[in-house]
Order: sequence, then structure tokens, then C-alpha cells
Amino acid sequence: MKVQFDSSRVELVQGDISLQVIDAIVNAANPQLAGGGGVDGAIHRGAGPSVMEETRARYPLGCPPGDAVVSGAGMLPAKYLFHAVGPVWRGGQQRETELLRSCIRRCLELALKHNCTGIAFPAISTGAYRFPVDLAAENSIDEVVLFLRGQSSPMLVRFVLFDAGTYGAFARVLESFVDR
Ligand code: AR6
Repeated sequence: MKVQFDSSRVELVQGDISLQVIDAIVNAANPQLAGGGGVDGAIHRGAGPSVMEETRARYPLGCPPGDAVVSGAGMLPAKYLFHAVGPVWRGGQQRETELLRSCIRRCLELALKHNCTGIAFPAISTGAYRFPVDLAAENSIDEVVLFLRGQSSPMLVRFVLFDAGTYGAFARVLESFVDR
């Protein structure tokens, strides 16, 4: 599914984010940048050890929730990895939504800074971090569209959703943006 927003485009695909051929791939990382399962596991497996070596050296203090840091992409077919730290869902009263939107915005800012014309996002926080998928879809897409409408250089933002349920949740939200 693809939707045009001014000169930019948001698209949804179902698949494995570590296989995307695009300027920047977003990792769903933890604050220690220590690696893990899910997206993080797939990305580090595909990228090889150079990425962990680089993030250890450059970001010894890790990265707080709501923020993102950049590294090379190792053996992956991308120029950059943006390691985004989403919130752990704790019921919704711990600024979870704000932190999810903020780590997404930081990735988009990093994309601009590094002259990326394409960026692939996973459904940050909806796996091990248990953020409700519908709420994540609404806020992730809204934050992206808000950003794209406020800037002039064209960008492709691709959400890569692993399973049909998550794809469906994101597709329902993106559809609702067509007439907004
Ligand atoms: N490609 C795309 N999406 C995927 C893939 C993949 N290869 N694998 C899983 N997903 P998660 P989080 C989906 O857990 O919730 C890690 O251990 C998954 O089905 O990867 O932000 C980190 O080290 C879900 O919809 O990220 C952190 O400790 C979504 O991607 C912690 O998990 C996000 O699931 C981060 O948790």
C-alpha cells in the first residue's frame, strides 16, 4: 500500500526489515544498545559484528527511550542504521505514546541530516515492549505524516510489518489518512 503526501510517500509492506534495500533501516533497539531478539536480532545477524563494535565505541552510555542514534549498516544493503529506542508499554500513563513518537521523529531527523531519501521502520515497541498495535500504528503514521508535511525534500517512508495482523492495523490507519 502506498500513499503520497505532497512530494513524499508512505508505503507499507509485509516482510523482514533486515532485507530492505533502502538508505536507512531503523532498528527497534533497547537503551543499552545491547542487541536482542525480534528486529534487533535480525538486524545484527544480517549486519555482522561491525555494527555492535561501532555502537559500543560511539555510544558507551546507550540511548534513552524516545531517542535514536546512527551507525553504519555493516553487511546490510543500506547506508545507515538508526537505532531507535521505543518505550516499554506500562499501561499508557508513563509517556509511552510521546516516547514512541519522539523516537520516530528522531529517526526522520537523522534521515534528513544524513541525506537519506528512503527510510524503513519496523512497528517499534509492538513486540517485546508490548505497545498496543492499533495505538502504535495511529501514532507512528501520524508522526511520520506530520513530519513529511512540514518539510520540502521528498522522502520515502516504508513501514515493514512482520505479520498480517500488524500490517492490517497499519493499513487501516494509513487508509484513514487519505482524506485527512
Ligand atoms: N522484520 C520486521 N519486523 C519484525 C521482525 C523483522 N525481522 N522481527 C520482529 N518484527 P520487537 P520492540 C516485528 O520485539 O517491541 C529486542 O529484544 C515484531 O513482530 O523487535 O520495540 C530489543 O533488543 C513486532 O511487530 O521490538 C529490545 O530489547 C515489531 O517488529 C526489544 O526487543 C517490534 O518487535 C524491543 O522491543
